[in-house]
Amino acid sequence: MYLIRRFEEAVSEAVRFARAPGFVHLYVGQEAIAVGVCAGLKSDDYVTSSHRADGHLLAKGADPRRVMAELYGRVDGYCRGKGGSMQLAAAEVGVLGANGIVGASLPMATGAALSARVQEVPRVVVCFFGEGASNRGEFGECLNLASIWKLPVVFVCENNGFTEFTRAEEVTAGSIASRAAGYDVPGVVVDGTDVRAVYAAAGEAVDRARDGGGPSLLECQAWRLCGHEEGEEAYIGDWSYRSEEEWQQASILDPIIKFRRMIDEDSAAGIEERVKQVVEAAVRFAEGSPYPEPDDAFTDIYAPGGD
Ligand SMILES: Cc1ncc(C[n+]2csc(CCOP(=O)(O)OP(=O)(O)O)c2C)c(N)n1
Repeated sequence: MYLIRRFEEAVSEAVRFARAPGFVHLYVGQEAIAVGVCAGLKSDDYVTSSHRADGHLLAKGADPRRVMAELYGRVDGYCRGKGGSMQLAAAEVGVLGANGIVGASLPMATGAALSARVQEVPRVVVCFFGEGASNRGEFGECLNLASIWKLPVVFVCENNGFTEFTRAEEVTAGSIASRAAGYDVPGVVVDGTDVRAVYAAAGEAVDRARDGGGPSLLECQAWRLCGHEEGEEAYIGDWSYRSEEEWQQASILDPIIKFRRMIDEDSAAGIEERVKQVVEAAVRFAEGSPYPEPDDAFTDIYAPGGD
C-alpha cells in the first residue's frame, strides 16, 4: 500500500512538471482494495482494470520500474511506451489491461473467465471497476452470464464516492452489492479502507470461484483522497464538488494511516525506507529510458477490424 502511495506521488510530480504526459488517475485512498484482493491471488490469475490502474498493477506484482517507464511513455515500459496510463497492460503478471472506457473491464474479465473454463485452467479472474461503471449495461450483462455459466470471476466494485466530478449518490441508485442478488450472485459490502477486511472477503470469493462455485460481487467502499485526475484543479476551479470539511474528515479513511497504527514503528520505518529506494529507482529507470522511435508507431499495436 505504501509503495502504491509513494509511487503515485512521484507520478503526480512528473505530470505536474511535464516530465510525463497527463491524463493520469491516481488511486490515493483505495490502496487497501488492490492489495487486499491481489494478496490472495496466484501469479497466473488474471486481473482486468479501470482507468485508475497503477495500484492494481503494483499489487499484482508488476515491476515498478516498467510501470513508471510506461507512464513516462518510454520504450522500457510494459507496452513499449505506447499504452500510457489508460492502456497499461502487463501480461507477464496477469494484468490484461487498464481501460479508458468505463465499464470495459467487466466483459474483458467475463471473457477471460470463460476462456479459463473452456481451457480447463484453474484460473480466477478479478475485475476491478468503479461504482460509476456499475451503472453501465455491461454490469448486468456480465453478472448474468457469469452467474448462468458459473464462471470463475470476482467482480470488485471500488466505490470511492465519486464518478469523475459527480458525487456517487447523485447518479447511483440503491446498493451496488445488493444488485448481485438479482443475478443469483453473492454480493457483499466490504470496508475498502481496511486491508484485512478486503483480504478476508476477497479470499472467500476467490476460493469459491476456483472451486467451481461461480462469481461474486464485492462492493469495496473507500474514499477517493485525490482528484479525479491529476491537474483537474486547472479547469474545475473551486473544487465545488468537494468541501473543505469533507477533505478534513476524509483523512480518517486513509487506509495507510489506519494500517500503520497496527504495526510497530521499526517495521513501518523499514518499509518506508525500502519503498523510497524502489520509487527513486523507478523514476531513474523511466527517465533514462528512450522514447519509442517514430518508425515503430505501427508495431506492437492491436487494432481489431483493421486492414
Ligand atoms: C464509456 C465511458 N463513459 C464516460 C467516460 C468518461 N469518464 C472517465 S472516468 C469517469 C468516471 C467513472 O467513475 P467510476 O467508474 O466510479 O470510476 P472512478 O473514476 O471513480 O474510479 C467517466 C464518466 C469514459 N471514459 N468512458
